[in-house]
Amino acid sequence: ASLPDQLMSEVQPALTTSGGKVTVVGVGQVGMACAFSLLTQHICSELALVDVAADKLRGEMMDLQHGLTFLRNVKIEASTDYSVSAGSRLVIVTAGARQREGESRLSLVQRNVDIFKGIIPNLVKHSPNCIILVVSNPVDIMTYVTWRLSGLPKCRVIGSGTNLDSSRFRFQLSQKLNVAPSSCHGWIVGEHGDSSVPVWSGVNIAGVRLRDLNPLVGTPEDPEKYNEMHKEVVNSAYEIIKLKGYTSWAIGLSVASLVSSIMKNTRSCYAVSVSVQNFHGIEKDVFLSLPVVLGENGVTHVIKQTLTEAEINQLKNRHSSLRPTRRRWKR
Ligand code: 6V0
Repeated sequence: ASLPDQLMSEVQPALTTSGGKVTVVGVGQVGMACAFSLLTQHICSELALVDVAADKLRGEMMDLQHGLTFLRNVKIEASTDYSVSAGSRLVIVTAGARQREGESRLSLVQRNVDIFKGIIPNLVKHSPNCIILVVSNPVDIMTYVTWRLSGLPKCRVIGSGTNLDSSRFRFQLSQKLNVAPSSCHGWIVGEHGDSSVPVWSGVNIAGVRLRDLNPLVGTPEDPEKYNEMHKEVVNSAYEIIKLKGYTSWAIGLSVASLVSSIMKNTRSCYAVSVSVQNFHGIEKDVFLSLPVVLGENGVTHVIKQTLTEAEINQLKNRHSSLRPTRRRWKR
């Protein structure tokens, strides 16, 4: 008898699936930061990695597997073949080109649309009931494109959106006030990146709205210049890319928190990129970030945030470029 047979008597065969499978497409800086956050926070029970770079894929898989002794026993697989993703409850797409120093997110659109045409139909073929979480930039457009290419209902296609921008904003607030970022409540909505909209009217600590204390807070007229914080949020990705070449840890953690809400049905609220047609008077069929409730079936509710007229105008005026032409997303 083989050594395992000498060691153990089989009572029944072990199950090969667990229902907690997540696939990460793209094992670059962002994909691996997402994978690492998922593993260390025990968010998935199976993890599949997909990329076109076979050697890097295998290297990353082995490196993660060798850490499992210190985590929970997650089944980690990797392949250039999409069959490895079969049966995923959630797929995170981080594949594609990233910004070079000084380059805008929008300039990536055509390259990444072409890449997504080869990815999204394959994912849906192997996991027809999955939820897709798009991270690749420009994320709002890529989420729209993913929805079109996937044929999935809108509530199952989500972009990481301004969840990261909101976290950057809350960090800035925390530095100014010396209160933990998790206790500084502020939301950034709209487009991820250059034209995001900070909802200053709602920024609060323990329910105390900063606007009630200083009606000018967040406006250019504010003598204390709190509006500089949003500029810092917008500039921060450019600055990090200039300094270290890419951004990774914060986006990985922000994605892990979204995935956790979905996998564990925690129904937490996050600002993520969703179809916003008919919200706040937006008529176009575009994807932008608004606060939503995330559960195991994806987006269940959009929060009807109380925005000022100025904030609504910012939201409406800044999405004009966020719809790709039909030529771009057609299969
Ligand atoms: P990276 O480190 O260059 O990794 C990209 C990976 O994609 C590489 O491993 C490639 O081999 C892989 N890839 C390329 N083509 C394909 C394909 N056809 N199929 C499968 N895999 C492929 O980039 P990085 O990880 O830094 O960034 C990835 C994307 O995330 C970029 O578009 C970034 O702009 C975007 N980000 C989005 C953020 C957000 O907040 N939404 C934040 C940071 C980066």
